[in-house]
Amino acid sequence: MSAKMKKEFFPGISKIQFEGPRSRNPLAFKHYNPEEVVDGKTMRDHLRFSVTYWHSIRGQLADMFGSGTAVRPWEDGTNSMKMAETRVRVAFEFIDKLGAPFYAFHDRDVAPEGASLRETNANLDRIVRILKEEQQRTGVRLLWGTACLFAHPRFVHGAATSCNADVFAYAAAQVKKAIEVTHLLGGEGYVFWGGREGYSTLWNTDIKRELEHLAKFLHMAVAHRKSIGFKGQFYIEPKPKEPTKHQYDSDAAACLNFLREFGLKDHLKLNLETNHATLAGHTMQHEMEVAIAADALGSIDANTGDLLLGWDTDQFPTNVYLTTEMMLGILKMGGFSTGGTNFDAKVRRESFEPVDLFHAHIGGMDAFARGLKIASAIRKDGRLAGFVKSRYSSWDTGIGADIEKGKVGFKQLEAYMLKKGDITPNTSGRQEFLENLINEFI
Ligand code: XUL
Ligand code: CO
Repeated sequence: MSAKMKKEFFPGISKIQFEGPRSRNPLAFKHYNPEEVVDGKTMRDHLRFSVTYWHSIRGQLADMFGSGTAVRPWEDGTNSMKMAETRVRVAFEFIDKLGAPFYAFHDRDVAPEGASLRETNANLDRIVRILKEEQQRTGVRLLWGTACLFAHPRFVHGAATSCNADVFAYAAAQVKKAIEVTHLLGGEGYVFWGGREGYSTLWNTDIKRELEHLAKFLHMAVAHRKSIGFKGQFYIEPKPKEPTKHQYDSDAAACLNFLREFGLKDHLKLNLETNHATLAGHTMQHEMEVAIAADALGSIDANTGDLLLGWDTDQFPTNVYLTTEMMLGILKMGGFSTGGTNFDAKVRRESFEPVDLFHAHIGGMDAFARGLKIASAIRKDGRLAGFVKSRYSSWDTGIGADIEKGKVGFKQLEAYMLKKGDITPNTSGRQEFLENLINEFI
């Protein structure tokens, strides 16, 4: 089909432009200016935005109480291969018009299952060829691929942690293929989210055995990655619950402990998701700090929950405090390398028109652009970092430095304190002062 004859799926919407903060055009960026340089790097390269195929292209906006409301004029109501091919064109028109440099998908988002694994793989291969063609046409790249190991009934008891060894084998075959197609598409990473790797009741569960199986599975993935020469980064994505009542990868600390216990820490980083952090009873800032401290933060699934709803609502992030906290973390770790800001977020069931997909992503991208500019200004100002540094200054010289260097033990510390008598008074934590300081920038 020639470029002229090409069917448009989002007619009337052209490429989204940066128009600046005074613009009143809902289909323009007010803050995200891909070419603008912040701290020596363009916004595009800082933020590395990514669109998720599962929400934005496949999401039907169904919930527990009702069927999907999404109006998607190109859908024919089937999950046929023809429909899968059309959806690739839809996806790339959308991503290209939005101007996001990346996308992410699960194997089953892009191509339907066939009657056997062989047929399913053939379906995937056919669609991957079209994905590649569209990547080349638009310049959009794959941030990461993954396998859907949770939707089909065969994964009812989990995948790598299933009680049925055949399910483990099926999942291994599926992940092998998913890593291979990710490699073929030049993916910068591959994500393991433990879809149903957890339990609903401990009365039927052998945690020790299941965790060992999960570790074995990941070691097999690492070996396969090496054998095919895939250089992309592997990530594990923490989430505490949903769909199971306890997911093994419950939060950043639990994931890090698991990776260390089973010798996987060098092979996987964390892909942190905001709504998963809050489901775990943490802030995203907490999860990021834990991961950064362990040199294990890789990528971000950008979304937000709703404090009044207790589940994984996967809303688009628009809160500038949140994006500022997140960008402070990203700048502190020196920026993304293979990772990015992946909108694992869906429009509300009530926002069912195609244009809502644009509003949602534009809002998220603008919120992160503001977060980036504010975080950069806070760092340039230096007062926040200066405060934290001076708060720990007793560790820079004298007894503090001796402790950090391992020069002293309990005996020397007792002698030191007996001589000194008591401690010099502690200084204030200045929480309110610091909260006010942050507000100077927002
Ligand atoms: C589920 C979730 C997944 C992963 C990819 O809550 O976040 O979409 O990001 O499997
Ligand atoms: Co996610």
